[in-house]
Amino acid sequence: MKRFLIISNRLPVQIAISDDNIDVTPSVGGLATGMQSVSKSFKSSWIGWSGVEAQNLSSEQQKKVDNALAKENCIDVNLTEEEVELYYEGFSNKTIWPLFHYFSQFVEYEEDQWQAYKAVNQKFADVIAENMEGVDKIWVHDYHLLLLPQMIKERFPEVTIGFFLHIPFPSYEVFRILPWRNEIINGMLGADLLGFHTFDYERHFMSSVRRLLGYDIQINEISLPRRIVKVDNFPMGIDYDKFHDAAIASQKKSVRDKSEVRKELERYYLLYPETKFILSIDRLDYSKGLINRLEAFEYFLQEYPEYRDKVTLVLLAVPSRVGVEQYQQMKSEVDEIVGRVNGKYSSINRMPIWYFYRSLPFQNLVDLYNYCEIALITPIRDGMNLVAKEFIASKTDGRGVLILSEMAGASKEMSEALIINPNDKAQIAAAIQTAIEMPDEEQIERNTILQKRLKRYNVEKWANDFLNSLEKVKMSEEIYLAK
Ligand code: GDG
Repeated sequence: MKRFLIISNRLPVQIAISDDNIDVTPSVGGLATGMQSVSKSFKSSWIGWSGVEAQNLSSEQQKKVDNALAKENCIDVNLTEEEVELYYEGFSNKTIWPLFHYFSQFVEYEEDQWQAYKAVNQKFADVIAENMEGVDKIWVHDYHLLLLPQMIKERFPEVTIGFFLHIPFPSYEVFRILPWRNEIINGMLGADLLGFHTFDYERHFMSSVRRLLGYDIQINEISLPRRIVKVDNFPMGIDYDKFHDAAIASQKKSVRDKSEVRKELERYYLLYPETKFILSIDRLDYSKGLINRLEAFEYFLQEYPEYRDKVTLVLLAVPSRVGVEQYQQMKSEVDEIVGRVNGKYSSINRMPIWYFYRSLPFQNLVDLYNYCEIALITPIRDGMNLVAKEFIASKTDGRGVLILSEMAGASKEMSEALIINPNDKAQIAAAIQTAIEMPDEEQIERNTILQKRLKRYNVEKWANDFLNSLEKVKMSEEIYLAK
């Protein structure tokens, strides 16, 4: 059987190191789940960074990490502290991330970060080269590795390369700002198949290729001088059954086995049965629109006073990229607004916002999705947004209302949600009122359609669709070369 390589910045495992023990556990993220189904039909290995900086390990420990990773079919790309700072926190998260999410005011243009980005992409290419025996296909993921497809293609022209971008691809007028735009786009064009979440991202990419490099573009195809690159959209799905089944199982649990979150929500609901819980979950990231969401909620409390005692916003902000300045600043801003709103609208017994700055175990997350009546998801820009899909999948009686930003890729597939513009406070406030007042039958009607779609287009189908297209590209390439 031919081998298949999956490449991403981080490996799909968690590593815990104590004095002489190394514990490696598989992580439960969407990508890892999607790939599990793929690895049934291919012999695959995953190459990426373990999350542990190389110089923090003794050679003995490094060996143990590598052995433990090997058991999970994972191969570590050792990164130093400096590389993490310049390539990961630097170019990936201070240049590409803000630019591709249209936050051009945050973009840094630092030559040393660019050089580190190139060097780390090269490092990935070197580790891939050491592990190429029997490999005929490679799937590279995301914005940390935009140069990698070309680096692999130059060394292994016969190998078929797929690339999937998990974040938006911006319009040409934004992308052109980047001094290294041609290198980036040439890097991506090393792939034989390029995948995006939506048709718009695909279209933006094609337009940048045409304007910057002048290549001939047809629908879904770019003609390079010696080969053809296919481009398509593959909206990423979730592991629907995992969320839905966990939500059903949770409802059947005895009081003793219930999660803390569920016990707390139920206790509160007994005291205040009229309460509607509005859920907000994301990494604390400026692209996710937490500030405008909080301001819209504040506006709602101010303009719709009759609901003040009836709503509670459950705000789960997961710490993210804490080493990057904008993220620290944003944390202070969120703290301040939460303090202001709670200071103004709390009573002795009630607080309008429950604020958690941490991540929660899976079961608590599912219980939040299942229990809260409304989800308020208002990113300024978001490649897809899986939280929106997980919320709907976790609804067991069909009730629940999703308020979703039109700037999230997910909005393209979830038009039954209440779609809002994240910059329009009045519209968001009106949507909150509509959600609170929406009759059960209407909620069930909308969610039945959404659930059917999410169950069908799950993460397994996403991964298989991409790989089937990659297989087709491989076959057409062989025909093209044989001519
Ligand atoms: C990028 C793109 C695109 C969140 N809090 C907890 C927790 N989560 C899990 C959710 C969800 C995932 O994290 C977040 O996924 P998103 O899609 O919402 O956002 P990003 O992390 O920004 O992901 C995005 C995605 O890639 C896939 O292509 O959709 O647009 O930005 O799965 O469940 N999980 C647990 N505890 C938490 O507290 N266990």
